[in-house]
Amino acid sequence: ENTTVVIVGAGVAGLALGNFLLRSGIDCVVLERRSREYVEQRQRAGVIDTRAARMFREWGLADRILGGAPLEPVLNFRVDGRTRPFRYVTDDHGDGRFCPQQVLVRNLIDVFVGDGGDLRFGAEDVELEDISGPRPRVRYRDGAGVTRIVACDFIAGCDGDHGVSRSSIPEGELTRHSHEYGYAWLTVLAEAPANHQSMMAIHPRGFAGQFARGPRASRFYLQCPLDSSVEEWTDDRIWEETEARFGEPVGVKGRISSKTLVPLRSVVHDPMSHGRLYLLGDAAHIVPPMSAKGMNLALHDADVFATAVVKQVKEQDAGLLDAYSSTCLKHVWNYQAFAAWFTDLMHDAGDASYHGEFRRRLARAEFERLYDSETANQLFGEFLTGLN
Ligand code: RFL
Repeated sequence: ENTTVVIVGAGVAGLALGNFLLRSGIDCVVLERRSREYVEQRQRAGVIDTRAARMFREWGLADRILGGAPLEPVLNFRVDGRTRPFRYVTDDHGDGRFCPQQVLVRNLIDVFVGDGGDLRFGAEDVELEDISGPRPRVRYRDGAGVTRIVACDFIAGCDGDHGVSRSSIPEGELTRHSHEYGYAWLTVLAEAPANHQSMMAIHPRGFAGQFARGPRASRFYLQCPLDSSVEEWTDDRIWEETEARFGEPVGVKGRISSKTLVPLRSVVHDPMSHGRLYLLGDAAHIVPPMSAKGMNLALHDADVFATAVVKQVKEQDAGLLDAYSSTCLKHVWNYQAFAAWFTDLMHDAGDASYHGEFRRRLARAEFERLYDSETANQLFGEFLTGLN
């Protein structure tokens, strides 16, 4: 088999890229290890920032792809048990969306498949071959156990941090830059409607967050030590700790359907390509979830890569493809800087046990500046909307 681009992974990066290429009349095949049901149920992020929403509009896909509700330009902080709503100034005009990641993924799949896109679920044992040569190949086993080989011009590695794409690049070719924040988040999904799109507590016991996931569910986050285990977190303890940090009762303590521990870290792989393999999204970089930028960075990469491939295929101009890694990394580092700043600020301002009382007071001063300075407010807003 032959195609122009093989896309490995049907997450937000792979599916957005597939749709952009399909609309541009460029052949592609998307290979996904999991089933359609699994991918459509996977719950994660919840914010499509203004930049990402406008990007879908520019590709002519906004009407069919963007779900959810307009993002409110308000962050509801609870500081030591008191409500401190923060409204940021923005020229968003209602573009940003509060949309669960699986709703976006479902829409991306519907549109891609509906428009005749080639999306193959249950692709096992994906292997990349000859990625530095002129015509790389991707080998996999399909649902019936038959080995298939697809030859292509380019491979888009959109298979996340644990995928096969990045590990196909020879040792020593990429540099991994990383930072560990020193704590984890317990992330909990519960059948508990939220009063606000977001609520974030700064408290001496540590950070807590509640983010609406549709009208009936919320994701809760609790800062905890890295050596914490899920077993230690009984449902009762989760509610107790959440209420202590928010300083008010949780309205509905519904059924908890999942609990996971996520260590907070930042990772960047440089460069984001090797030969004819290009890395997109989590395969190339991880941001801490506090920033709500992981999905948005993945969408940015898809935008840049699709534009570059179109230029190459339609005009035989490799300029944008050659610049792919440096274009994306400039954007990635800017948002890593924001993510690190916001993550430190929110955690240092509450729990002094990690960095001490001095850092706690600095963080509180920075937090207050967001309310006192229009300039600080505006800069924060630019990052939240993805428009910096
Ligand atoms: P995805 O979405 O993980 O998709 C990768 C796809 O590749 C498939 N795959 C393979 N396919 C074939 N062969 C293989 N060998 C394969 N290995 C893997 C996988 O099954 C999957 O379908 O990566 P992508 O597209 O780069 O998108 C990145 C985003 O999903 C990620 O950055 C965000 O979910 C991060 N994130 C958040 N981002 C935000 O912008 N805002 C948030 O509020 C937010 N909350 C979160 C998050 C991530 C979380 N996790 C996963 C720890 C909350 C959580 C709990």
